[in-house]
Amino acid sequence: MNKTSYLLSVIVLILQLSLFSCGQEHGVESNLADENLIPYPVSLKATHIAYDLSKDRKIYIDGENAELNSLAKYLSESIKFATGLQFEIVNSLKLNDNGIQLSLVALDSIRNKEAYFLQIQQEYVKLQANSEEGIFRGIQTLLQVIPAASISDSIQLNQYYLPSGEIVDFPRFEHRGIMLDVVRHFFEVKDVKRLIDLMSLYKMNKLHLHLADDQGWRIEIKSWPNLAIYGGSTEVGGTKGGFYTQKEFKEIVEYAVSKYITIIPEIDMPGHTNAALASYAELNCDKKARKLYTGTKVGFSSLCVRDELTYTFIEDVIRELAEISPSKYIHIGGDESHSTTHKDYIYFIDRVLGIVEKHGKHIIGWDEISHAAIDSNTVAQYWANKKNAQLAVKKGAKVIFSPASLAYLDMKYHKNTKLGLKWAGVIEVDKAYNWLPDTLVDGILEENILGIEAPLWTETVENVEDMDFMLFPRLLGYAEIAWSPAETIKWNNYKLRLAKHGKRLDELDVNFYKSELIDWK
Ligand code: TNX
Repeated sequence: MNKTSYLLSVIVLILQLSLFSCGQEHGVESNLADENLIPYPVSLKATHIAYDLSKDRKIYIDGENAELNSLAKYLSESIKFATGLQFEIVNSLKLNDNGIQLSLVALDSIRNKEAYFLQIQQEYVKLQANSEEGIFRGIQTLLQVIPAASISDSIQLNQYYLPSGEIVDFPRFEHRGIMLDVVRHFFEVKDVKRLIDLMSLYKMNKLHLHLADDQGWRIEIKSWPNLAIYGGSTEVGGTKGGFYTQKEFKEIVEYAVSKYITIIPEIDMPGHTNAALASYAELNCDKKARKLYTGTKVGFSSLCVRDELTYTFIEDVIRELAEISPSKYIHIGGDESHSTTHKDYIYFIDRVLGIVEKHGKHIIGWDEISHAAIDSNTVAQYWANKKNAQLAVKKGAKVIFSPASLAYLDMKYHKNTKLGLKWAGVIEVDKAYNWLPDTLVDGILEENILGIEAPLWTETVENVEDMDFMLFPRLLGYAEIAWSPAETIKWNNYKLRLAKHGKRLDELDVNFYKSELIDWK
């Protein structure tokens, strides 16, 4: 062998060796366990050989199923946004197909309707679930596994390796929510839809809309038109308010349904009702209309509890709301009724409870409602008073955890945060994350808890940038506590995963708070 051919064969050998170690045929090393999933799944097993997303570019669904088909479309659009890769949807699935496969199967060991099983192999990606909802939750996991650096129009790599392995996953709590106060400052339909999109990326499934308060009435009620037209005309600070027509509200509801999120409407009463009392003189005990209110005080207004007209009014409102709202629950507020006597308060809540039940819905109310005749159909939202929450549980009700000192998205991150309030303390990103609802109140155990909800009150939140800033990144933490097993809630691990989501939030144009506790990547 002469010198040149020796050199050539060495080069060929080196080439072969390098192909062997990282070529397509033998796979690219990867570790699913290194991914930065939020919320972290119930179980994850890495198998170390990556799937090349750019290889097949097909999404297979198991037969003709319109809902599965729109999920496949949603997945292909999301992949396109993240990578630029165009995927074809195929409405049949055969044994030897590769690509990404979505199918409904009975996951024998997991009965939960949101459960999913995700298998990423060198040859294919299989996502299986008991229901379409489970497929949607699983898609969110899959999307987080696509290299985050690529979620950009500007970076167009040709290959996207997804780390391989198996994930079995289902939520710890059924209710994983955000509340948005659209009263103190009004938010347009498109802003609410954007919030729905963002929440859904982190597997949240309930959006509670606070639709009526002292400063505004934000939903059209056809039998009492002045509520929205006059009562909705202003907001905090005296700027122009707004309201959703019933058509717009339905549009929000339907949009939310497409992202497997339920809209829970709230009409706060008997307090927090100045906007209604300003719109109709006859709702006041003295029959004199109140002035529109654009300040931020609470506790000064009350419906006229012993007047029958009040219940005609409530019946009309609940009937119209129930008709446009598929949610099992209507939230009736019931908080801070400082201008209603205790006796009147109980009388009032009991009557409203009956009205809501008559229209086929159950009530959710802030924790004060536990003093009324509530039962196991009722849900109490714990925000301030542990005793109220315990009383609700004694009566068989379930509890949603929104403790103000841990879960209020309108609390400042630290004392110098420009936006927000601090009556319940400041809530840095670690404090927002580091708690478990079932260890907070004596006697309230996992089985008494429907879930977690983080409310964004908007006295100081005027626009979408403000909203983003208060919501993110805390929302990710609430999503994880609500979804992931208690054992995985560990700040030291979470903060590393959160760091990698900064890039993703940037790509989504989310104006998030860049906490110094996080080493943002
Ligand atoms: C208390 S939480 C309220 C709201 C305020 C909020 C401000 C609750 C049930 N009532 O009316 O907007 O504090 O943080």
